[in-house]
Amino acid sequence: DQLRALLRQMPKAELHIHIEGSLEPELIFALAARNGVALAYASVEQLRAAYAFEDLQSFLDIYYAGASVLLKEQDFYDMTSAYLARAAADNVRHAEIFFDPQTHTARGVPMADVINGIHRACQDSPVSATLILSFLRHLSEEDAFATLEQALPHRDKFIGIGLDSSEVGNPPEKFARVFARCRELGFHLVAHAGEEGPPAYIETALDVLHVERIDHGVRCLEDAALTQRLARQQTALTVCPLSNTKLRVFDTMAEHNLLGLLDAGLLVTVNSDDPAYFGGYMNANFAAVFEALPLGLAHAQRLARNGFIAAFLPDEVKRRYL
Ligand code: ES4
Ligand code: ZN
Repeated sequence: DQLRALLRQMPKAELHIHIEGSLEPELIFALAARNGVALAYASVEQLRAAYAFEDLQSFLDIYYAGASVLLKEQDFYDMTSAYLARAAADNVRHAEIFFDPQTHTARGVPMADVINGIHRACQDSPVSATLILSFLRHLSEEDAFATLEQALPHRDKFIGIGLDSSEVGNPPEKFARVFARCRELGFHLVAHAGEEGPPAYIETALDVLHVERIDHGVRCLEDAALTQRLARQQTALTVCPLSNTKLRVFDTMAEHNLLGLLDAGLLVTVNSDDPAYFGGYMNANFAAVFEALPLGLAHAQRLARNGFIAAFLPDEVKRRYL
């Protein structure tokens, strides 16, 4: 119908996408063959059948295994090109893309190959695309510092710093010093918080790390004072509806709190997170949430507009979309 057509056709900004989470099973198998990497699954179908997750950790185990086929600069280029082509088909005009260098440097892949491959694909795409280097929070702050050091020769190729991986037990304050350094260096700062972790992690992401956006953040509604603060400050939440249902943050899309977040006056955006694992790219996320919740045309326009408001883009560029 008309609303579904609008959802597809609206120009969108995607602010929460892990590039390693865009690796489709077909590309995992092609890269495994190209690089001589052995996989624990015999076929694309068997791998896809393993995508039944119970929580964040059960997903992350498979996500890191999938990323093990990425060895050469061209592999990172091909993965990123495939994502950007898919994003363009969903009318994504701007993407801010997370990458997890520690996943690759730990296997001996040079930092230069990771960053140059992803960055070159961004430059070759008609979609505006910028990069956010994300630290793995299950590793130490010392490891994050070493990663930052390795990445700094490439500082012109990424605009921000993020924090992802296993949330519970790895609070934002674990990374206070490395985020302080990144702030001095002038990077934009974001962190995953309040996905599986408690609202207190959203608070320390803001107060200790000084992040500008919260990735996920859906558990903020458990704390009324925090919700009011996020609304007053208009701190963006990069919400990922299909991710939240696949990882059982909400059991069904009808139980998702996206409308509650909007009604609380929050700057909510819709994003795909790990589209190859969670069942869809941007338009699939919009379609799923509009299917399950009583949302209309005004909500659609507000969500799309919020993506550009929350983007790390110059005001004169944003203005074209607002
Ligand atoms: C992630 Cl959904 C999610 N949460 C935390 N870390 C991640 N890395 C990739 N996807
Ligand atoms: Zn994420």
